Amino acid sequence: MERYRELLSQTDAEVYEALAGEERRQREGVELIPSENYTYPEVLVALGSILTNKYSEGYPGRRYYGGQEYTDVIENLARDRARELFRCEHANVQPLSGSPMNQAVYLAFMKPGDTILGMDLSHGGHLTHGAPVSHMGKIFNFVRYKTIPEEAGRIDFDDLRRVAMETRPKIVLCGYTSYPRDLEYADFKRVADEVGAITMADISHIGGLVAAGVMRNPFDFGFDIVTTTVHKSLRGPRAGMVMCRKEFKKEIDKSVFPGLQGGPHMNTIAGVAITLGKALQPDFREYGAKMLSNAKALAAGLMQRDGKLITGGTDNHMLVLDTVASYGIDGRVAEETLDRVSVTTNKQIVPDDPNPPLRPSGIRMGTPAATTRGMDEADMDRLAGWIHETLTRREDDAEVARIREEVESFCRGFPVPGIE
Ligand code: DSN
Repeated sequence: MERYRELLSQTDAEVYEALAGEERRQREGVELIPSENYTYPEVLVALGSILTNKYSEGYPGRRYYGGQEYTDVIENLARDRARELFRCEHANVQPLSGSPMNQAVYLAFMKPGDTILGMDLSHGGHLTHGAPVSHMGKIFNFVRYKTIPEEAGRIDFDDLRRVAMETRPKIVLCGYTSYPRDLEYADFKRVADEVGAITMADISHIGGLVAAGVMRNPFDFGFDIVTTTVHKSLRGPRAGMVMCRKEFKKEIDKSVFPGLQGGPHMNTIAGVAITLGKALQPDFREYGAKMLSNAKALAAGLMQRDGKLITGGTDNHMLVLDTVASYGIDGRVAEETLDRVSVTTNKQIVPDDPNPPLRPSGIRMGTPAATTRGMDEADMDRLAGWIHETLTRREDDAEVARIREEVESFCRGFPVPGIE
């Protein structure tokens, strides 16, 4: 690989310089965006491999092109490992990422105008859960349930049931992109059964935590369909998977290919197989448990220093800091200020946010990447201290420069997998 890096530096210095800069950024800063991680070096090898040369439309044993003896092995490994890890009857590992993965499910079971019940976007639901600006939001009728932030983010199941009875959704969808709690899958299932809806859980954020056995698995509560991305807490390549009970297999497979996509990215699917193989090892459970205890430590460190967290804490790998309530600044200012000390977060809307998405009231943070680097609870407390100091003393350039130096020197103690 090193030889090819040198080749790139000679043949395309512009791309090479940007790549080298990004490596520096990933090494010298603390990555707290909860949907990001550092993948395994073995996955980087698969992603950069000659598997990218191959077209493999179809599924193992039923392809539209020849030369599939090795790609079939790889895709079967990924599917088998997904089934074992998540205790499901079928897995489709071809979705290119999270959005097509969810779209494939909607398009498999619904017609334009049909109704889906999902989490309100400002309470933590994802863009693909029916944001009005998304194509899915225009094609289907998304109706909403909300959380009760003052009651530790509990979902209001009375209201959820009322909306379900009134609107008779075809799919009851749970899952989130910004919600620091676990879900009561049995309650979703009860309501879905009452209205005859399919149950779907999008566990993209917590896929690694479910795989590690430290958060609940929706299949244990009789869910029909579970989707997850592979690149977040699972630590894999950028990809999505749809897992389901066997009676949904045919519709799901047809919907992914040929319904929505053409040739699967076999280099990525090899990376998915490697990732799932790693997640089946006993030490992955420790990694999952550490993501959780690190998130609790970061949350406690921020709250001890007057940080106000949405829902008052966390039960998963992420937390949402209300920067308006805590520091009198919006999430964009907070994100940009923390960028100045090499701590990467993302601005985030909070429940029923009065502010617009590009200047929302909070920031979102999480622990998958920091945990991969080997940081622990004491490190999380130090980070909470730096975050608090930076946001409090943001006008003082000398202080900001000092904190940046401290953060970068701290980071040098934690190598990044895959970066020499
Ligand atoms: N962008 C991802 C996240 O940050 O949660 C979801 O698509």
